[in-house]
Amino acid sequence: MPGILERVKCSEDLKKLTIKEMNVLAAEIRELLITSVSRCGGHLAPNLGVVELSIALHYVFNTAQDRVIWDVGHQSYVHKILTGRKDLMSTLRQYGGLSGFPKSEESIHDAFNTGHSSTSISAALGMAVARDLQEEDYSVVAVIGDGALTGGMAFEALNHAGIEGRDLIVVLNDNEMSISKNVGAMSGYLNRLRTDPSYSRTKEEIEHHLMRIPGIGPNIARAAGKFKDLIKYLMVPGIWFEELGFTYIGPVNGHDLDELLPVLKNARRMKGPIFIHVITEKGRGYEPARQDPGTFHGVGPFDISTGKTFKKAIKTYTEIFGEYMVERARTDSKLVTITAAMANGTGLSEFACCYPERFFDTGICEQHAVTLAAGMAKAGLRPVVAIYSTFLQRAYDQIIHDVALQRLPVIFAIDRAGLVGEDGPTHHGVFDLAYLRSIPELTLMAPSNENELLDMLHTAFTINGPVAIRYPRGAGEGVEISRTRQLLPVGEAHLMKKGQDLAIMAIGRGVSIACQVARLLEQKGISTLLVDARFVKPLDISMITDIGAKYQRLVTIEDNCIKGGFGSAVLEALAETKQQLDVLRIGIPDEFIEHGKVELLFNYLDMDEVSIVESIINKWPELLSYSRELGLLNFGQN
Ligand SMILES: Cc1ncc(C[n+]2csc(CCOP(=O)(O)OP(=O)(O)O)c2C)c(N)n1
Repeated sequence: MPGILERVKCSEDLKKLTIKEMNVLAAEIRELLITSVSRCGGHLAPNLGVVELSIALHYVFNTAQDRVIWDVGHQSYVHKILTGRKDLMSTLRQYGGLSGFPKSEESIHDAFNTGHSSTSISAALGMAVARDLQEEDYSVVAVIGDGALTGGMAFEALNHAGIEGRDLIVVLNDNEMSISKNVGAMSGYLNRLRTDPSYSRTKEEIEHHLMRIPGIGPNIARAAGKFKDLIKYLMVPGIWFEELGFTYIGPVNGHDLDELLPVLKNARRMKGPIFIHVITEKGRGYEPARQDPGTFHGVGPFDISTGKTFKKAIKTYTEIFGEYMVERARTDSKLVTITAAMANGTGLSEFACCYPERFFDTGICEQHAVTLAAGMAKAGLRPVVAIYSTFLQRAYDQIIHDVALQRLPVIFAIDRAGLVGEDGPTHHGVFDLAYLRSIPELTLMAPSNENELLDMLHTAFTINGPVAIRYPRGAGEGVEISRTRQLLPVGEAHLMKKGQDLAIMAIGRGVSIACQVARLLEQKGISTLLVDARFVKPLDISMITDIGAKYQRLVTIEDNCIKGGFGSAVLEALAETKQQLDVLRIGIPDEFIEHGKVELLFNYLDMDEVSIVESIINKWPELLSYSRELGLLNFGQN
C-alpha cells in the first residue's frame, strides 16, 4: 500500500490529512530520514526531533508565501521532504545533489540560507520589516534551537525584535541539547520553564490562586503595583521573553500535533512578536540516536541495524590535537582549553573529562570564546581556543582587538580548515589564511602532516604572542608519529626536495598534493624543487628570495582562497624583493564552493595532482622539452 508521504507534495496536501494520518506520515518521514542519512551521512538526530514540528509548521503556514527560517538549517531535512524534495533525499549532501542546509537556489520554500548558528531571528526581523514597509502580507517564523539561542546574535535580535513590535514568530526548538548537552544560564532558565510547575502555571491559574488567599485575594487589583511585579517575576512563565516584548507561549509538547497545531494557528493570528517554547526530543524514533544524540547530531554513513559508524583507519588531525592537549596539561598547569559548543568536534572531549576545571564550553559563542581567552591570557593563563575555521570568522574583531593588539599568548587551534566536503559553502574553511595573515603580531602556520601539527603545537607554546595553527578535517597523512617533539624555527620553510626546472612552495594539505605533482612531473623528466612553507606569517622571505634568484617558474599550492591567501603572500614578497619569476597560484578560486566529497571538489576545481600537472604544462609547455636523464637529476633530500 502506498504510504501517506507519497500523497504529500505541498502544504495543501497536508491540510487534507487527519491528525492520525499525520502521525503515520511522521513515522514514514522518520524512516526516510534514517535510510537517507545512513547512506549519505548528515544531521540525523536534529531532524528526527523536529518531524512533528515541521509537519505542524507546514500545516499552518504556506512556505510558498510565508517565510520560515531554520536556524543553522541542519534540521531542515523534514522541511525539504515536505516541499517536493523527498525523491532527492538519496542525493543528500552529495556533489550536485540536495544541500544539507536550506538553500534558496534549491527551492522557493527555503526562505533564507543558513549554516552558521543564531542568525534566524535577525533575518526574520529583517523580512518582517521589509514586509511591513512594502505593505505585504505574510507570516515570518524563525525556528531556533536552544543551542543556537546561546549565540549572542540571537539575543541581539530578540532585543531588537521586542522593541520593533512587528508580527514575528520565534519558535524555540528546545531539546536541551546543542551538539553536546547545552550549557549556560539561559539553558538553566529554559530547563526551569520546562520542569518547574510554578513556572508553567498559566496567568489565569495564578490569578485564581491569588483570589483564594484570604485577605488580599479580593483586593488583588488594589494590591497590584510592586507586589504584582514581584509575583510576575516569581510565577508567570517565560517572563524573561515577555519583558523583552514577546508574548511567551509554552512549554508545548513538540511531538503532540493536538497541542502544536492550535498553538501555531493562534500564533499566526496574534499581533506582535510571539515566542513559542516547544519541547522536543533529539533523535526521537531511532534508539541509537535517542541514546546518543551527540554522535548522531552529525554522522557519517552508518549501519541502521546496529547504529555503528564505519571507523576510519587513520587518526584525524582533530584526534592528534586532542591527545596532545591532554598530554601537555599534565605538566603545564597554566594550560586551559576553550570550545564554542564543539568539544567533540574539536577533539577536546577527553580533555574535558580529564581536566574539567580547565575546560570551558562557552556555548555557540565564538566571539565571547576569543575574548574570554584574551582575558585569561592577560591574567597569566595559556589558553588554547579550538574553533572551526569557518566559525572563527565570527570572531574576527576579537582576534584583532582583544588578542593581537595586546600581543596576548592565545593559541588558536583552527580545525576544519580548507574544503570540508559535504557540509558545503557555509562550512568550507577556505578564508582563514587570507583573513588572518593581515593581522600584525600573529604567527600563522599550517602543518603538512601529523608530526608537523604536533611540532607546531609544541612550538606555539614557546611564542610569546598570538599563534594560529590551521589544519584540515579528517584523517591525517598516516605518517608514523615520532616520540620526540621538535621546536620549529619560527618563519622558516622546510626544503623537502631539490630540483632544477621549477619550484613548488606549498602549505598545509597543499604539501601532500605538491608531492604527488612533483612525482608526476619527475615521470615526465621535469625536476622540481619542493618546499613545505609551514609558516604563512612570518613568511620565509630568504627562501622566497633564493627561489626568485635561481628559478624562473614557481607554483604555490594551498587549500585556501587564492585571493589574499598564501600564494598572494608569496607574490607580495616577490614584488617587494623585486623578483621577476613567473608564478602559478593553485588554490580555491574566487567563488563559493558547493558541497560534495573533498576529492571530487579538488577535481572539479582542477586542484588534484593530475590537473595541476596539466596546468603547469599548459603554462610552461617548454618544460616538456627539458626531458633529462632521471639519473642526472639532483634528488637530494634535505
Ligand atoms: C557559528 C556556529 N558555530 C558552531 C556551529 C556548529 N553547530 C551546528 S549545530 C550546533 C548545535 C545546535 O544546537 P541547537 O540549536 O539546539 O539545535 P539541535 O541540533 O539541538 O536541534 C552547533 C554548535 C554552527 N553551525 N555555527
